[in-house]
Amino acid sequence: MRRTFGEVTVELVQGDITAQPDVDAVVNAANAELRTGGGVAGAIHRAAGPGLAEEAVPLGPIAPGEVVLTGGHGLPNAHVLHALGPVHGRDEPADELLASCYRRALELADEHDLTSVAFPAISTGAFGYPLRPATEVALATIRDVAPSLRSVRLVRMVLHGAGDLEVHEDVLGSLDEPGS
Ligand code: AR6
Repeated sequence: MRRTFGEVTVELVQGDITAQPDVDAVVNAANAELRTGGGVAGAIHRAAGPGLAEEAVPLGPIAPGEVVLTGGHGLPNAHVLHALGPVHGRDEPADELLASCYRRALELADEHDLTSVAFPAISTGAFGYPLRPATEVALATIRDVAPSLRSVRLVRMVLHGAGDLEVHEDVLGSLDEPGS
């Protein structure tokens, strides 16, 4: 499913964040230390190889809502945007911290003249953020940031499971136009 906000297309797919060779940057659902981990962080660090941690770890620790950019190393993408989502029930205000992950990742991509970015559903795995509210924050933030982007033209959400994709399709379909 796709929806366009101004000049920015938001696309929803089911798949693996490490298998998106046609985008400039993939977003990592990182830990504060920017090391490998489970879920997305494990998959990204495995696919990228040890050079990714060598570059990323000295940039940490980062705080919830923060994002840093590195090279893609062994990934098919030029860059990785490492975003630390809020831990549900601990990091507050959770919705603002989660929104900051999406906003800062898109701003950083734009500052580096990137045209396409793929996100996983940040915080919805090990960090325990309930899927539907997380999806609402993610997609509303992408919509709201879209008009200010000069370079980014494709934002892809890569959902691991069919159920996650369905929730994203439902939320994207019912999202109001920007500013309405
Ligand atoms: N591609 C796309 N989505 C995936 C993939 C994949 N390869 N693997 C898992 N998901 P998580 P978080 C989905 O736990 O909640 C790590 O250990 C998954 O089903 O990766 O932000 C780090 O080291 C879920 O919907 O990220 C941190 O400590 C979503 O991606 C911590 O987990 C996010 O799940 C971060 O937790």
